[in-house]
Amino acid sequence: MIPYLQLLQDVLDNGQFKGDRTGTGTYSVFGRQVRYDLQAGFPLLTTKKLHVRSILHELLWFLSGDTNIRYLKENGVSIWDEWATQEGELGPVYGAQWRQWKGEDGKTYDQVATLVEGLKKNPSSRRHIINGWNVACLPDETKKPWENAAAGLMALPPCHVLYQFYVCNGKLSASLYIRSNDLFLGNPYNTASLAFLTHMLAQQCDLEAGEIVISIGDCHLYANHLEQAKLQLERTPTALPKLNILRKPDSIFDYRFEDFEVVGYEPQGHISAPIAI
Ligand code: UFP
Repeated sequence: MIPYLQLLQDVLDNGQFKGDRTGTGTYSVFGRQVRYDLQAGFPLLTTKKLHVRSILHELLWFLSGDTNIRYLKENGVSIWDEWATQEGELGPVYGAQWRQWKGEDGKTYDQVATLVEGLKKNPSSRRHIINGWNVACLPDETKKPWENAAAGLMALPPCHVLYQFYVCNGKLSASLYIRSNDLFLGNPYNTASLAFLTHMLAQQCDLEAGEIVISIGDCHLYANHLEQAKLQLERTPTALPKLNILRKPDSIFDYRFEDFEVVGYEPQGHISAPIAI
């Protein structure tokens, strides 16, 4: 069984019922890890259709440092709509922390630029990190996401919190810590996004893509996703697609949507599930 389906089965077998912020209720286990070898294919879920366009546009949006949903909306991506202010602001979410982490000294830190420089100049380093968990910008838990955004705080604290990269034998691997993961809707997205990012970084650094490793804190299925999860498990995975990047942009910040071609993605049908807000 592929790692994702194993996780689903694990949570169905071992998940404990747990109330949650959204009032939906979840079945949850704590502390799990899955890994995918990017040489074996691009890890898009084949047992249901994923909206690859949204995943890629969101990643390009993170990398641009943008935290307003305008770019996403212009490209037909609605995944952040629920959380934004009327002006489309989300406060200092991922893009802001990745590209403009504000230090106490007023200086801003571009973690992505530093990462690429580090991977090129000092590949063996054990310090190739991007961290989204900026304590000073976390939301006030008593307020709504858009109220926090309007007050200059994050609309949502990061779920995919900590990225670490690793170079060995000419390959770039990535490890991601996700503190809270909606297994049915979030996890397949997060896996694909990490795979895209790893391929892009590998290309920039003249490395092959290695493995991605995902460690999950609160690993849950929402109580209203159980039937959908069981339906997933009845389906048999098919061959993984392949990712082609059609040119080598000058930097990690110069990728465009049109640069990516996913070949051979032939998933089974979409399975709809309500998102917990
Ligand atoms: N979630 C993910 N992956 C993401 C993301 C959100 O699984 O990339 F942004 C899910 C996890 C959880 C909810 O179900 O969204 C966030 O809620 P909380 O902040 O209470 O953990």
